[in-house]
Amino acid sequence: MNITKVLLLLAAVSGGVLSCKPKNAGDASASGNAQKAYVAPGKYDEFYNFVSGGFSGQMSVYGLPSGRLFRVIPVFSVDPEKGYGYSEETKPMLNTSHGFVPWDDLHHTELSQTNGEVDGKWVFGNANNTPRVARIDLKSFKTSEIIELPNSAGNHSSPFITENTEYVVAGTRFSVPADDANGDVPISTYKQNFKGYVSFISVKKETGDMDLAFQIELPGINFDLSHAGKGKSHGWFFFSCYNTEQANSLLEVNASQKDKDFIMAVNWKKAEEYIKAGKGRKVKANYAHNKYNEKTHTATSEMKSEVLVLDAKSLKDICYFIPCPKSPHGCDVDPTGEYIVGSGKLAALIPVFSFDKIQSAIQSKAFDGEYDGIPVIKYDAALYGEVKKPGLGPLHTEFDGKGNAYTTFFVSSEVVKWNIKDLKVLDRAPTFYSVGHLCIPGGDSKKPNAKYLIAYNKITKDRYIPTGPELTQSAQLYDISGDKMEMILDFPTIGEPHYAQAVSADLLKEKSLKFYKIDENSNKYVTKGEKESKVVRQGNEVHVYMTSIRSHFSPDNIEGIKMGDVVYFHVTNLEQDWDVPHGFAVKGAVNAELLIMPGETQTLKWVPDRVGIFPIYCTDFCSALHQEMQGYVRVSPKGSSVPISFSLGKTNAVANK
Ligand code: K7E
Ligand code: CUA
Repeated sequence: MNITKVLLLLAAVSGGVLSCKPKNAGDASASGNAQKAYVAPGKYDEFYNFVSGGFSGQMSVYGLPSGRLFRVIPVFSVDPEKGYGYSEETKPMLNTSHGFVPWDDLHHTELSQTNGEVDGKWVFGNANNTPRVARIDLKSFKTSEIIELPNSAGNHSSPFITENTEYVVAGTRFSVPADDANGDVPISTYKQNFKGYVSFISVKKETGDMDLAFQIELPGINFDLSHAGKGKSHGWFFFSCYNTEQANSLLEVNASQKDKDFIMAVNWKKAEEYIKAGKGRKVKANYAHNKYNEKTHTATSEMKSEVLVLDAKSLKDICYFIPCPKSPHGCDVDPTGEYIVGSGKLAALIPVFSFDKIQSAIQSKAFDGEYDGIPVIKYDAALYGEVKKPGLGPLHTEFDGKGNAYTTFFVSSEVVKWNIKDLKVLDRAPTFYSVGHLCIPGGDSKKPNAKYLIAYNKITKDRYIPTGPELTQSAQLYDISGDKMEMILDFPTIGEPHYAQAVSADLLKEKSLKFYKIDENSNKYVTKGEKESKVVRQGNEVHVYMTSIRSHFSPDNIEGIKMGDVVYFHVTNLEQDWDVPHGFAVKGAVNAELLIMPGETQTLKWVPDRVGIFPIYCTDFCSALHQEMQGYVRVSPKGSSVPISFSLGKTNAVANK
């Protein structure tokens, strides 16, 4: 061994000891890479990450790169922690044509955009089970609006938006008979009676108010995912479709018969023209439209009864099918708007379609006939090219804005980076395990901010300490600033993380609301000062106009409530300072707590079930004397003569002096 070799060997050994460089990706996060995800105490994260909560029905907010969980925003499921869906003010948010629905399954999050860039105003989420779309305000981080979708079931290809948030688009995953048709038909008549609908929800520029602008009626197949065109393809929307076999049973076999299903291209500008020209058919349909008012701190639910429907079969130039291999799932459009990526769940290649070629194919009628009245563009006429042997089971693709695409592979558990122009694979990184969606901040917009990539995994197996039969779902963070992806962090998520989006913290953090102005509080039951607090009997209803401020409720002693009464505690938090919520709970209430933000009024309904004394208390640690923030309510028998009385500060000890 010559001296050079010895020196090299020594260098390698000592280098190994000193830097503890890992040999494989599995150990990567234990190395110096962890430093990249480390956000020191007191320091802020660079990005907000809005992650779908899957079957929890909620949306969670994480910081990146730390992976710290900041907040779970209740959207489609009740949340006892925040009183969402339990307070009288928030119950209408969960109203539907089926009545109050306490749960849903939220799959996709989509941030609003202006000119194809994330603008930080709102984030949308979809309810998959009882079809709805929600809009969350990014000042208050509260759900502001929920609109139900008629003629739909399994609202999965949703809520994807156009580049100026003109529309939020939602396609039905399960085709069903139309709401105004007789639905009492044999399931075996799927082909005749079941229809697919895609919905276009308009969004008002300033307020964000949503409205169901129109729906397009389509053949009864499954619409899985979608993305809007952008730039040159602005005005178009793309949906992946499966079950073009129109099977109604054992879909795992029967909907995998055909070699190719479709990507559907929708010319929504054309559809708008038809709507303006009065080509829409008014169809009877019941659906709820719920809004939360920030001044009254109260949600209202309105039932709508009609929707405008365009028929894609008779209006030949709004929808086109493009063959796409093997039951496509993800349908993603690159930042230029030219390339549309279809990901066949069972495919071993990724087809990339060209918007220009699709346009020429439509011009020259390069069709392969029709599918149920919709023109089918020839595969080769729309295809830009195929990524060969990228991995197994491609699902979703995001972009870095530098000409690269990143696709997740469920079966082969990896993220694969490839070049959009030459379709060559550039890098691959393992995920642990079975990755579904992925997210690059701005990764579906015109301007990705490609520093990080987050993979959202379905299964974690051996990544975390065990927690009984179910293990946490998880996310994995990769640094993608270099040529090679480097995994730098694992972090657990709530529910099943499907899609997620991220936005630069700078865009949101200064706008974040600190408290509600008490002067602007126009809740019907607001109490603007302690002096106005009172208890009012109206028949068997008792309304308690209560205030909370550090560290007492007013009133805190209430008597004269009787069995058979229905009690409403309208609690106004008088604080005018950041981060001073008060909680409110009463023993035995078959309800949750209230968590009342500064300046807000929230109402808890309570029907006493027995005679006695019932403590009330503040549930959120608010001051050194938080533990003293308590009181009593006396419940007397029905027919008792105890009059309504209430007080604050009249204690036994004081009275005895
Ligand atoms: Cu999880 Cu978007 Cu519902 Cu794919 S979907 S993984
Ligand atoms: Cu108020 Cu604790």
